[in-house]
Parts: sequence; C-alpha cells; structure tokens
Amino acid sequence: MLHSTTFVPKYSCLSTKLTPAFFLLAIFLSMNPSYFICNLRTDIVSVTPWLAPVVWEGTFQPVLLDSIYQKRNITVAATVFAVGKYIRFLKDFLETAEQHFFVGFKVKVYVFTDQPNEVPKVKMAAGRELVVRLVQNSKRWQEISARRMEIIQTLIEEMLKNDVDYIFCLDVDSKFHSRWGTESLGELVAVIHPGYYKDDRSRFPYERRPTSRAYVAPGEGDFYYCGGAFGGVLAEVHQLAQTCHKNFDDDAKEGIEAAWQEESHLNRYLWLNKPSKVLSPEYLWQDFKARNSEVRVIRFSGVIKDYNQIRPN
Ligand code: UD2
Repeated sequence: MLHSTTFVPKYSCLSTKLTPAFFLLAIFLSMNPSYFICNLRTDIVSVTPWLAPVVWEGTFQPVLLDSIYQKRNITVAATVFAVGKYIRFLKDFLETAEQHFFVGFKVKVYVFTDQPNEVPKVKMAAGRELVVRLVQNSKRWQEISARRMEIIQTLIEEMLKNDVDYIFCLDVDSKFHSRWGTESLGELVAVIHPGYYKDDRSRFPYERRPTSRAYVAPGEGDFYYCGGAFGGVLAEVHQLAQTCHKNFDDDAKEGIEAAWQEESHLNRYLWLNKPSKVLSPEYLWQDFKARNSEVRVIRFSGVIKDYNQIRPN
C-alpha cells in the first residue's frame, strides 16, 4: 500500500532543487574525476571517534594527494635499526623502500647499525639518500628495541630541524610490497597492529601493572598500535620519543620493564595523545598471517623470522 507521506530522497544533494550552482559543481566534478570521493567502504572503520581518518585502500585518491604534497616539496625521513644479526634484513628493506616508499619524493633513510661496513649498497633514485649512523649493540634485544626511542629523539634534535618535514620510524625485519605514500602523512601517525585489529580492547596486550608508566587500565585504550611503525611531523614524533624514552628509563630505575618495551609506552602515549591519522594493518602486516578479505593491499609487512637465530638473548 502506498503511503501518502512525501518521498524524501536519502541523499539531499540529489534533491529536485537543481540550482545553477549544482550544474557548475557537476561540470567541475566531471572535468576533474580525481575529486570524486573514493568508493565507500562499509567493511572497515574509516574514521575514529575523534575524527581521525583510518587509511585503508579505497579510502583515498593517491594521484590527488601526491599532487598536493608535490607542490609543497616535502622531504620524508625514515629511521631503521639494523643491530647485530638484524643487519641481514636491511637489503630487502632498502630495496623495497626504493620501489614503494614515497616514490617520486625526497626521502632520507637513516640506518642505525653497529656494522656500518655491512650496510648493503642499494642504488637510490635522485632525491633519495641513505645516511648511516653507528650505534652500540646490546646483550638484550629488549634494550636494542627500546633504545630506539632515545636515538630517534636525539636524531630529531640534532639533525632534522631544518630539512625534513615528516619522519617514519620502522622495523627493519620488514619489506614493502605496495605503495606507502602521501596518504600516510599527518601530524601524529600510528599503525593498528595486525594481530589485534579485530579484537575487543580487553584482549589488547597493554601493560597492565599500574606501577609501570606504560599502564593502560581496563576499559581504556582505542586501538593496539604497532611499535614497528609510527611517524608524523618532527615536533610530534620528538615529543612521543622523548616521553616514551623518559618513561622507559624511569620504569627501569624502579626495576620495571613494560610487557612490550617501547611498544607498551607508545600505546600508553597514543591513548593520551590521539593520533591525527591512523593507518590500517595494510601498513604493517605480518607474513605469517593469512590475509583477511578486508585487507585488499599489503603495503609493508614483517617477514617470518626465527627469534632464536637472530636475537642476542
Ligand atoms: C614488536 C614490534 C617492535 C617492538 C617489539 C617490542 C611490530 C611489528 N614489531 O616486534 O617494533 O615494539 O615488539 O620490543 O610492531 N632490532 C635490532 N637488533 C636486535 C633486535 C631488534 O636491530 O637484535 C631492531 C630491529 O630494527 C627490529 C626492531 O628492533 O625490527 C624490533 O625488534 P623485533 O623485530 O625483534 O621485535 P618484535 O618482532 O617482537
């Protein structure tokens, strides 16, 4: 039976009021297809409750984004640590970064290693540069992993103030497989951990001891983020690294090491300081995990490794 109420179109922009402005907009959009919003995705969350985008394939226009940032002539830095046996992962990391990480942009890759002579010679495109810096090895992998925050803090203070716009801090035991580009840029950027993105937050492996400065109470926390990839503008990443480093050290003075070292401190920090952009697990998958259907593209992933073979303890 037909109701007598007036039909109200679902989308108000398709209402019957076709003004001259509507026609102008239609002409503009048909001449500039890149301005069309990408296909809506309903199988994933693409915005956080604090209105930060969650970047998945199909939620952004790469060509449009690249053209915006090309005009700004940006430089992007990446830090990567290859200490002890982890040096074996560096070649693949660097070679695949050349193929997929901010291709066409100015990039500086900072490699921190205890074996500068073992850094592979990788041909880099014009505008891309490799900077090798010496760091000490350690008897404990937990130290190596966690000390990265202190070194990143110092690096930003010493070197980057004038010529780099954005920085990403990445795990070396990983490879790029597909585009990682301007869609990932933001003030403070974090990646959702692939192991927990479908879980209820009660299952996230946050540090649960209130005595630790990485503590996240039950019922708190947004996502579980990866320690293996985060970034943003220099000032924001400096603040993050400085805070995590200080909290890690203050915990250590009291004999506490958070469950997942700097990853735990990072998660605490990002609970209190919400990222302005969140990257989906496309930006750090794990090779041992089968790909789920909502993950249309794997951009960067951790390789399968035998911890007994590569860790010092
Ligand atoms: C997770 C995190 C990692 C870190 C760690 C907790 C991801 C994908 N990885 O991975 O970032 O938060 O938990 O501590 O989120 N390294 C060396 N030499 C060593 C040991 C480590 O260079 O002997 C560096 C290297 O860059 C490596 C990184 O530290 O990629 C993290 O170490 P990991 O990969 O062993 O940590 P993992 O797999 O537990």
